[in-house]
Amino acid sequence: MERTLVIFKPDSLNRGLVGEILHRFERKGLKLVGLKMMHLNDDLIGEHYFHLKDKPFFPHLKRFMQSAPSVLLVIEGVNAITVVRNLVGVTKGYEAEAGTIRGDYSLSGQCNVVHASDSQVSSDIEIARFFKDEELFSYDKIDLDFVYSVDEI
Ligand code: IDP
Ligand code: MG
Repeated sequence: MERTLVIFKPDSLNRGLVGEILHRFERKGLKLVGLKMMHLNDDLIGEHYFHLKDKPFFPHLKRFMQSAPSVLLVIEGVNAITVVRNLVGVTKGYEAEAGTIRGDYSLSGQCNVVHASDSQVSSDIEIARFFKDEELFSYDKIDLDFVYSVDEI
């Protein structure tokens, strides 16, 4: 099983999309193992978007990400990192395929509703960045035998 970090960005909260998007992850069969609300501070934004710090749009991105709280989730499943990235769609909402979260709910290259970890290395770092061990939950989800075949888990 893999774990991946998802952030519902401030546009999700302002547009009242949190429940609807969370529903998509749940309906897929993915397991929720962490969930909380946070206002991201300068340090967290600086770390999380370090790869973009020299981009001209970085100040706008930072202002956007601090314009309201975010909702943070850790989601678990077989191949969860790839599965969640595929559900989310490509970065820019105006390019994302219909049927993906960004394709269905975003028109923007910046306000693109959700973040999802892009690899095993980044999911490990990102989960540790935002969640303490005691904020993550291990439990038996009762639909497991119907979400996966026996040889998949
Ligand atoms: P990702 O979120 O699909 O992994 P990244 O390239 O890691 O894409 O960029 C992180 C976030 O930075 C994007 O989700 C988006 O909010 C913002 N961003 C990326 N490229 C642009 C841009 O060209 N203009 C404005 N914001 C951008
Ligand atoms: Mg990224």
